[in-house]
Amino acid sequence: MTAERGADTLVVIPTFNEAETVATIVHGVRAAVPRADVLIVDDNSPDGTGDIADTLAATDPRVQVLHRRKKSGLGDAYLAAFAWALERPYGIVVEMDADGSHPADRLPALIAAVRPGGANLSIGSRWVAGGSVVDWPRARRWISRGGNVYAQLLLGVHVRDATAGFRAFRSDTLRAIELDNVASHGYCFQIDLTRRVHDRGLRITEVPIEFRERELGQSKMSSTIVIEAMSRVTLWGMQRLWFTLTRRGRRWLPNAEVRDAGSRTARTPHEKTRKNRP
Ligand SMILES: Nc1nc2c(ncn2[C@@H]2O[C@H](COP(=O)(O)OP(=O)(O)O)[C@@H](O)[C@H]2O)c(=O)[nH]1
Ligand SMILES: [Mg+2]
Repeated sequence: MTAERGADTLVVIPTFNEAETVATIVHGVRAAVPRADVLIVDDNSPDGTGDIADTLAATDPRVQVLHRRKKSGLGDAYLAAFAWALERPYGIVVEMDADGSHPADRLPALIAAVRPGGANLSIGSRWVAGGSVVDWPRARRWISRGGNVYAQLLLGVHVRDATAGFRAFRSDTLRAIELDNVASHGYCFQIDLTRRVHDRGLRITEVPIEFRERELGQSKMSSTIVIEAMSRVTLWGMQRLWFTLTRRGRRWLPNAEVRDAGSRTARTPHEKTRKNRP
């Protein structure tokens, strides 16, 4: 069934070489949220994930596939999926990995959190009370925790798991955050979107999840992805600091005060009266 026949929610699953897991994940999503549509975004995986996705779509009208010509990163895959979703009448768009790390049974809670009256973005969080990580090597834990603390400090975003890839957006939130100029390719894409939602004063909530390390297939995490995230967060942090300092700095400059005072004087009743004289 497509959106035209009533699905309000689209669960997007990006894949690159996930032949061993994609079917299980899609079945898990269909069981957990039977009224949601699923969009698999495959970057021409050499292991045949795209063909498996096509078979799933052929047998289940709620499953659809977006094939892209080559691997160009998680961020680009999601941007293509968001553009696809926003051309259709979905009210909620969910992000979910294809490797079994994100628990499908938390989808109802994640989606409920962005229903009308709720938040604009809900994040399935490992690092809030009730959240946890199972079977993650110590190094990955530190990268995730350290990256999140660094992002919180530099960006002023009070979100414990800003890098998480299990999240639900309201469609109007995706429209509000100007996706056209998102340039992040790897996992800092998630931080970028979190920061954009936060900076527009929109509401973000975190839903605790148990995150499990994948048992099959291979992680696409690389040092390039970590470096991209670190350098972009540093740049955004410096931009933020610059904006804050220049705004405050302008207020402290004596010339600025004179100019401000002058413009205030010009708005006195006397001035108005004078201006209004024939
Ligand atoms: N379409 C697409 N999916 C990707 C790409 N890179 C990663 N993914 C998918 O994004 C999800 C998260 O990637 P994963 O390798 O599990 O990263 P990790 O969980 O950080 O180790 C998985 O479903 C991957 O198949 C990409 O370049 N294109
Ligand atoms: Mg993973």
